[in-house]
Amino acid sequence: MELLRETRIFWRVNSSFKLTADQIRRFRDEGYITLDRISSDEEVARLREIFDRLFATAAGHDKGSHFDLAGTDEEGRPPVLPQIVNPVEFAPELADTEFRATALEIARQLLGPEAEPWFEHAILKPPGYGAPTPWHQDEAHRGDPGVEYEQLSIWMPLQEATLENGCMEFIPKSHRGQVLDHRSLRDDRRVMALECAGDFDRTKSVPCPLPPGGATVHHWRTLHHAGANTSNIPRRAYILAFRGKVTPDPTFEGYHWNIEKSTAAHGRRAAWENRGGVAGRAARGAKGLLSRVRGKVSRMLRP
Ligand SMILES: O=C(O)CCC(=O)C(=O)O
Repeated sequence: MELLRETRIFWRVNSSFKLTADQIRRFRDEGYITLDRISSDEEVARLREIFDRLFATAAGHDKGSHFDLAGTDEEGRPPVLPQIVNPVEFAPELADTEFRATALEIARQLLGPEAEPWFEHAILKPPGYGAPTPWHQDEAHRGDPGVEYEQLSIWMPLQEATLENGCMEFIPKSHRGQVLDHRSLRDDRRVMALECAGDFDRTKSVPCPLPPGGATVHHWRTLHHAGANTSNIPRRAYILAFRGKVTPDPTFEGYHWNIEKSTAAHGRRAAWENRGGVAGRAARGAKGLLSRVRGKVSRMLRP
């Protein structure tokens, strides 16, 4: 077990999992690969139950972690593409899974030994009306100027993923080009999702249907999307994102399409961080410091 800084949770690493040389080459050449299995049927069934509970209770809504990726996310309107960022914060039982342990090993084999968990998300496409995820490159979402790194995502469906319910689709080799122009979906800065506004050949799209517990692994520059859910079952996906070695890059100043955004979830997050005013912020600061000191001491005392 390793305590990983970004998520502050213990991660097991499944170091016996080995990608084949062909899988590694295809990831580098094509920008994505598919895996038939990364988690057991039992684990997938357990994750499905946890996801259904988290989405039914809109876990993380007040903190701005639960929002509508493809809509304006106004109160009282059912989201068309609900997403929860870092669901493990709201369901600690997500911390110890085969999926997580194997995903970290895959990230290290593809990004190098410095690869670390960066964030994770849960996406639900409700049956019958779950919205399409627009064409985009994940790298266009980054909001951390001054540094350079590579990122990949490991996307696991918790039921079969098909063309009918919105499996992932990729443009092979698109990770070898630049980050194309993006804008907020429908050019509405209240919407969290980005859509690619640059030119690319959509006819090259390769759909990747998967069994439950399979996975796609994609580079953050690979163009991808997922269609609407026109089936009568929910389409749930659990996504773990990892980043490789971070180096300074003073030339990267951020993307204007992110700086211009003004979503309801950003507002909820700001209110959450400010809850209780000055006294609330000071109390949370002190609590955070205490828990970091406690963590350090318990690690020092561990045999
Ligand atoms: O699950 C989806 O619909 C899209 C996921 C996605 O875009 C991603 O994981 O980068």
